[in-house]
Amino acid sequence: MTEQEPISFPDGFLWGTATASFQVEGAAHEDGRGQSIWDRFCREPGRVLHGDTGDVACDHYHRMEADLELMSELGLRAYRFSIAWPRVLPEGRGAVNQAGLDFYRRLVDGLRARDILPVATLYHWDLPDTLGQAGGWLQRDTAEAFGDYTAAVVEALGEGMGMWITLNEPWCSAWLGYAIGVHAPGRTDMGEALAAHHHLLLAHARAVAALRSGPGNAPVGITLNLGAVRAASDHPDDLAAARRIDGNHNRIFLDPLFAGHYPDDMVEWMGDWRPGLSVISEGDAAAIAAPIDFLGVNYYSPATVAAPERALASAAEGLVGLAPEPGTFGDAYRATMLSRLGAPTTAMGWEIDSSGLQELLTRLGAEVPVPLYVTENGAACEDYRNCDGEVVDTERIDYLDAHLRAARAAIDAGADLRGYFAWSLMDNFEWSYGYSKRFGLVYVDYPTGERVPKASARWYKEVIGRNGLAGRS
Ligand code: IFM
Repeated sequence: MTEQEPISFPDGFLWGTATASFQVEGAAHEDGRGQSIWDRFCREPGRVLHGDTGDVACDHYHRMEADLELMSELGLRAYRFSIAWPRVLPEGRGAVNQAGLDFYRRLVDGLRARDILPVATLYHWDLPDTLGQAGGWLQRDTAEAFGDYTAAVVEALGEGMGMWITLNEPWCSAWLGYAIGVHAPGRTDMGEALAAHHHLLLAHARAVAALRSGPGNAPVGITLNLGAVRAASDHPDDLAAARRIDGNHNRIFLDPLFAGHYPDDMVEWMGDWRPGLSVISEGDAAAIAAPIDFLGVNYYSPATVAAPERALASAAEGLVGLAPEPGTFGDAYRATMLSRLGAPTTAMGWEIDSSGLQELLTRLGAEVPVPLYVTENGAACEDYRNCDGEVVDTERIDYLDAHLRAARAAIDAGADLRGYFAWSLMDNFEWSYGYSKRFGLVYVDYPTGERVPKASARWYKEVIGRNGLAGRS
């Protein structure tokens, strides 16, 4: 490894970790919580590895006080969590479940008491199943219901909230959920994905309006999993394929949120995927473009893209990928995702390349008119407890160190980056991978629920303490 200089971050840089309700809370059937689309999805054969569910997860619902103590011991300055819509409104709309709101009130107060900024995401994929059964994000009404849910939440939690995030990674809700089918509700229809996409942005708009008129004055933003999208070569077909994936991952969000319209080339490309575009109504564009205060960015790995017919040619450059199956997302976009042969990867198989984060943040710094936060970044590793009971996750420390250096480089290049949240505070339910992937700074022993801070947790505490990174050799 080459010598790395110590670096520091701007004063007031916000250091946190993130989790999400379905991934950590458990208590799926307690205190009036309703069923979510993920509870249903987990029970469909073959959807989630080993048939794992969120019933118990990390049991955070019952262990919240101890988890707050853990956060305090780690020196966190902020904690990003999500609110489970079905815990607040078990049927998605109508009667509020006070016990659900009380849980989050205790969480917010517990964070404040420890001087940790509460950062709440209103939707991290656990849609109430009643709404899912009525058509989920294919229905405009779901966006309206999200506005009402947000109004109930801000009324109860607005005082004391540090930051609001409307949606987490709506790309996953729309495209993994409705086009690729690996997330709930498991649909595979491009037109549906497009309709879901628009309704999610509309839901964001309704939530922004509700948050602006509720109590408290916490900044309001949205979190997107934007891509550092690279063409496999300078060949015009590869460049065009990369441009389409950039359109689907990035511009299809950034343009409506910050410029008030969908990108023209995407509208043309997606034109056949009915009923997708027909769900847009007058007034939607202006509502979606209502000003927000910050943009949350989740980054894990870059994407290298070739035109399908050029995938073989890319192999000569050490890039490999399979031409997409007819009828799939890649086929619809005429794009093949490539992996670099021999490149280091995380336990998810995702290529490790911190330069993608630098590239993405630098681009956003130039294109987006609001401050940025990295609201998720981290690595799944093959963690295990050694004979001393410790978890020495050097690979995760290397990953985080490299990505923080990339973030600092983006700041130097002009990006207004205000904070960083490591994913995740603790190991948790990794969606269709169940409990097989560990992203936490804290190890969770699932049979007992015991929390064991990993070496990376101690390392992160030092990073926070010095507001920067030590030199490395
Ligand atoms: O665990 C997920 C999280 O819920 C959303 N962003 C990506 C993480 C890792 O896959």
